[in-house]
Amino acid sequence: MRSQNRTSSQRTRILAVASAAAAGALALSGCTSQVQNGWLPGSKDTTSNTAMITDLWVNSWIAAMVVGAVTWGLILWCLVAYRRRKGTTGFPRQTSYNLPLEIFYTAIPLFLVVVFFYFTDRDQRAIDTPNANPDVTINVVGKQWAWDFNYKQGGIVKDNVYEAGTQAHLNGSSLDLSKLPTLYLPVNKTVTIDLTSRDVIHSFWIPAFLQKRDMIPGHPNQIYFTPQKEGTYDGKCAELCGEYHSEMLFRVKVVSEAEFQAHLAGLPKGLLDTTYDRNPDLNQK
Ligand SMILES: [Cu+2]
Repeated sequence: MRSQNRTSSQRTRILAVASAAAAGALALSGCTSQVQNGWLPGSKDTTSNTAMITDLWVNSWIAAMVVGAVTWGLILWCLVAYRRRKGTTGFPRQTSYNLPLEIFYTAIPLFLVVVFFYFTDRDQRAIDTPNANPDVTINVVGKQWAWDFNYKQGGIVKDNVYEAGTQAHLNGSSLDLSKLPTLYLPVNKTVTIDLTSRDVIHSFWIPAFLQKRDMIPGHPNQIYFTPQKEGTYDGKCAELCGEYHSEMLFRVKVVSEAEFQAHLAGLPKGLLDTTYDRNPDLNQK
């Protein structure tokens, strides 16, 4: 039964190795801003939601890595402490159950699930709380394979205006970004985006904003945020929506309110209605 008996010096050594590994992982996670951001695009202050989303992401990874380190540590410890030694014969002592251990590995994962659920639910509720009186409401319409933007009168938008976007043409050479449909947003103003579709399911995605939402025919969705950092961002469709899905691109320009108003003043008046919708289900009526 020699294999079952560990000396206390062995135990200390194993504990030291395990804690060094855990400390190393924690130290590594603090080294660059990219790591602190969890390799997410943009920065914490890109919109009013990005800090919350980044924190949820990074803290979930830290929790997962701590669980991983403990699990890997226990596996390594078992491999070393219970290895077969020279001179042992027969089977090691067989254990059929261990109640404290079973309670431990049932309770801890349940606790983890409850904690992850609590923080995810809390943040989702905060992010999806509608703006009471948005400064800007824009109906973004997905269509095979481009985007229309209806800037709706209300808040700081004085008139209904629209932009009808056209599809990008990816031909292997350089893409003229200025020809992409461009969504203008005023910095530090509350924005509500109504998402609709003319045909199939698309998905509105601005990677740097860390939010993505489906555009489902007959089922409007919303996204709420306040852009906080001026700049130009990439947008794309994130739902495979047909042959030219990859050419369904747009740009987002977060600009000062004056620039926003100047852009809107140059757009055609009115809103694009459902004339060009071609939802097969609705067409059958
Ligand atoms: Cu699409």
